[in-house]
Amino acid sequence: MLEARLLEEKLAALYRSGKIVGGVFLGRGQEALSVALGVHLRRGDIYAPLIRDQAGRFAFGDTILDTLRTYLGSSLGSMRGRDGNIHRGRPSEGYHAMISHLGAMVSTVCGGLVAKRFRGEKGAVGATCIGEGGTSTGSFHEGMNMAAVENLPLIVVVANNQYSYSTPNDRQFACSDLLSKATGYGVAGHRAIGNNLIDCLAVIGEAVAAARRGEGTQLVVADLLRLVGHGEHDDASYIPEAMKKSPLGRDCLELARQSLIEQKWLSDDEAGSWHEAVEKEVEETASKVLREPAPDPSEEDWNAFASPSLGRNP
Ligand SMILES: Cc1ncc(C[n+]2csc(CCOP(=O)(O)OP(=O)(O)O)c2C)c(N)n1
Repeated sequence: MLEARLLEEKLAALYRSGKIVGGVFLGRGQEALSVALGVHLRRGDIYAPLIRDQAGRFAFGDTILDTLRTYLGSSLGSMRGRDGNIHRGRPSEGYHAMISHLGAMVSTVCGGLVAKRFRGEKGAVGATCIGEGGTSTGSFHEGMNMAAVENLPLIVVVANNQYSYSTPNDRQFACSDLLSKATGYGVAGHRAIGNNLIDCLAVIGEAVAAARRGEGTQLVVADLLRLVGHGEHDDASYIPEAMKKSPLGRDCLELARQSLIEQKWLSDDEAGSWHEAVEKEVEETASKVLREPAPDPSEEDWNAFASPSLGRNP
């Protein structure tokens, strides 16, 4: 969570200084929910993160170095400088590159899980995340329905951050509770407190375990608030102050730090040294990556799934 928070603060600064081309979309306030999914996945599983899932990406094995290389367009990154920000992944390791079209990744994870079933691979699960706005799309519906009918071990985590860009929930869906969608699809439903790390770990842990036990598709809904705009170009002025000050608006990173200290699992000094160490790593890595070469279009023969010139699958 701390790595995601501090790296994203650096990305925002690089964006404002014109060093990052394209958009920057941050997960501030959603790190607890995101990381709770990432840590419960293991090698052989499929993970398809979305724009606010930097914390989950780190938990699944992504690195500060590769993230910065992608954002800064370095030819040494896993996307070789061909993508501007979040569409990075390593398909051969079950880490799907993000698709922007909301809901589309539910089906790509279903496809990966069906492929595993055909190959006789057992015990793996697939997981993806989506915002509450994304649950209104046709792709989400098709993917969820297919997962339910096929009884696939899929976990879909819905981060209900109350706004889809600037559209509030009452203009987004008419059901009183998003969790009722689980009943509609015939899948198991779980509710997590989105800014409470301990609760997210317990609820998502149970959802992942149920999918692994063969109990089919699991839908997790978590209420929270994003503590930034939709992207760095948006000031989130449409979110009412009262909502920002409500329990929904409490910062999950600060809450997690407080509860670790209360439990005596962490001291103030240790928390401070973690912060310093991550900040140093982010700064040093950014300085290094800023000096790395951009891709040369006349030299490259790269494609998304195989790279003969590198002799490896990115
Ligand atoms: C099918 C589709 N429609 C529209 C968009 C443009 N778009 C990108 S993010 C976004 C808002 C998403 O809101 P939500 O799903 O609630 O997630 P959040 O940004 O709040 O995390 C929209 C409309 C898109 N990417 N895909």
